[in-house]
Amino acid sequence: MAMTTLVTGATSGFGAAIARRLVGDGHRVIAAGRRADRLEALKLDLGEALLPLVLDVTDMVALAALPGSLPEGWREIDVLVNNAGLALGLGPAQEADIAHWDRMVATNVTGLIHLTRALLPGMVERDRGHVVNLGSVAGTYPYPGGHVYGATKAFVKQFSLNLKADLIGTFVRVTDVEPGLCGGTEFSTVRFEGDSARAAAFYQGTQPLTAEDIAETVAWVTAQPRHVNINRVELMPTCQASGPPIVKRQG
Ligand code: NDP
Ligand code: 8X3
Repeated sequence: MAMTTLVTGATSGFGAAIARRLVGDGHRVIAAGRRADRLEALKLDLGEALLPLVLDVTDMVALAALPGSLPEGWREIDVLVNNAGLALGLGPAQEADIAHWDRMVATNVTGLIHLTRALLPGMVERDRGHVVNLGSVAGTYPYPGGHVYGATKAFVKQFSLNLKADLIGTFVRVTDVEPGLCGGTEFSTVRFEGDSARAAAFYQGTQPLTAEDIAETVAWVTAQPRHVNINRVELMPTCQASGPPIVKRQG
């Protein structure tokens, strides 16, 4: 059955790949992000099945008003993909820019919960819906410099599991998709504030996941029959693993 999906952060990386994949699979997509030109380019490529929506997920007023402000015929959202998010910095916590921490929390946590809260009542009323959140392996395995970014993704994981508990008895599903190292997106360029050489070096000698791998995962979890809820999907490239706890020895 064709679904209407709202994908945040559709101007780049995972979000754009998810929009392309779902439209390719015969669904309709509301593609949201701040960069209008990118959304218009996506619309040119994908046609009438795509509705561009300029949206900043840190704008709480816009999020609360969203369901009623969508054009007629686009208001019944079956799937919300909370993908917009970012990491800023990779230095030690004691040297981090507090403004970076605030922005990660505002985008990855506050924006995500406000948009979810705005769309959930409609899903519950229709007894049909799916919230797919973009978590990260960083929400499970700590790494140096991951501090607030990892903590926001741990929040996303637990929020997803708790939402599922509240939605029991409905056919509204919740999934947390938790990727590891993924290349070919703007994630590291944003993290290193436009330093594309440093961003490229981060992936050197690896074969990371791609945005299409994540789109494939989202397509799979949302295509399950309605009695199947995929709670969490953790995926890493073959070249990545989680390590033992760090021990600093003297001498
Ligand atoms: P990109 O930087 O390529 O894409 C991030 C998207 O988020 C952009 O489309 C950007 O759009 C959007 N965005 C950022 N801030 C806002 C905002 N305030 N309002 C609306 N949209 C916003 O990164 P990825 O595609 O790699 O990452 C997507 C998600 O996946 C993120 O949540 C990230 O944490 C997570 N993730 C990424 C991994 C990776 O290694 N790449 C691994 C695991 C998880 P615009 O600037 O136009 O608003
Ligand atoms: C991003 C994954 O490992 O680059 O969420 O922090 S990692």
